Amino acid sequence: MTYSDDVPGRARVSDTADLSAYYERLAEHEAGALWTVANEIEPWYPQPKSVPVHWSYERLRPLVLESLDLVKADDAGRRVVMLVNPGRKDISAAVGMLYTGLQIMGPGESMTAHRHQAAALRFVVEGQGAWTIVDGQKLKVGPRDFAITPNWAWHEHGNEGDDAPVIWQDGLDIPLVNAHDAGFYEVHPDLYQEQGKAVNSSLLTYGAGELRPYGFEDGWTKPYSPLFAYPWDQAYPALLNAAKASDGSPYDGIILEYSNPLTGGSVMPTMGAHLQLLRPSQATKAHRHTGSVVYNVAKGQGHSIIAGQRFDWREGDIFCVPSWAWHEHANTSSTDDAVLFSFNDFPVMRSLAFWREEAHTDNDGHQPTA
Ligand code: GTQ
Repeated sequence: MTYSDDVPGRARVSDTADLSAYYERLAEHEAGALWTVANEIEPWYPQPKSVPVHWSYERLRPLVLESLDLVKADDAGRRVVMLVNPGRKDISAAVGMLYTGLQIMGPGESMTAHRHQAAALRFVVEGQGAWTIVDGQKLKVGPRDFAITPNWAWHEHGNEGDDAPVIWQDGLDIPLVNAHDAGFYEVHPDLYQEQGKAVNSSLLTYGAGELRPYGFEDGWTKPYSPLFAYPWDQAYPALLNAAKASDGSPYDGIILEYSNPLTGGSVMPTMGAHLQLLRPSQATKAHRHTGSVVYNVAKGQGHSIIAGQRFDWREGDIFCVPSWAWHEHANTSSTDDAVLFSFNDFPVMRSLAFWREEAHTDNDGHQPTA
């Protein structure tokens, strides 16, 4: 398939002095001629402004630690170093309509409660003692645990460890919310929430997979998962078990979705999350799809080829795949598995009927690299 715009059905009007004058007169009336922008606003296929980016944890970590002394938690609201796509600085996005950042909390520190239209998720990178109170429910989270803060839920965080900071990765749909002019924000009237429930109560109630509450905890009608935390101690063994029984996906290896236990669907309506295992020396085949993905290397080392460009990664690194970019992953260790955490906007793509997916068929399923 070639994509020439010099064909019937595409806009191909040449500029003339008369037309330029006409465009100026239209502009005076807050109007314009579609054919001057038609090919740009209706591309043949997605043209993301976001580019593939790799953020090295080793290089970012000292800068994140530096912020502890530079700003007080109370003044910053949240002390976060955000990761910004060079093509999306205008909207503070990491990729597509997704925001991400590394949040740091010193020992004994806590942040005040607030809520916002944007939904949030956390993946803990390092440090013991992190907690978050979501809708009155205190969740304790450790390294590689995943937790959600659904939209408009009150939340506040802290670190009750006494010697080391906690660093976790935040993922939010802030750019998506703003693209729809739907942002709201509220500071909690008391600054702190009452903890009405047992610590980790959603995990205690909904954390046993297919075993669900029967005749109590009824009537969960919210559009997000009633389970707010997904510990690594359950997720990683689940990956290892699946690897004993299945070859997994040719594009992603053994990949599991963190899901809403009541529906089997994504954890929240705007963002989904996965955990995937690449066996020693495994190299996946390339595919592409609509929707953007932010990865965090939970374990191991390897590389990904994204839009023909190779990015080497290791534990703690973050990288992104823009919509419709070819991508494939490889574990470069011949002895240890590699595990990638990721979050995405697939629920948006699917609910709006934007989802498309394609396998790379040439070159034995792999991209040519430069
Ligand atoms: O924890 O609520 O990294 O509102 C950016 C915006 C975290 C949060 C961020 C937020 C939050």
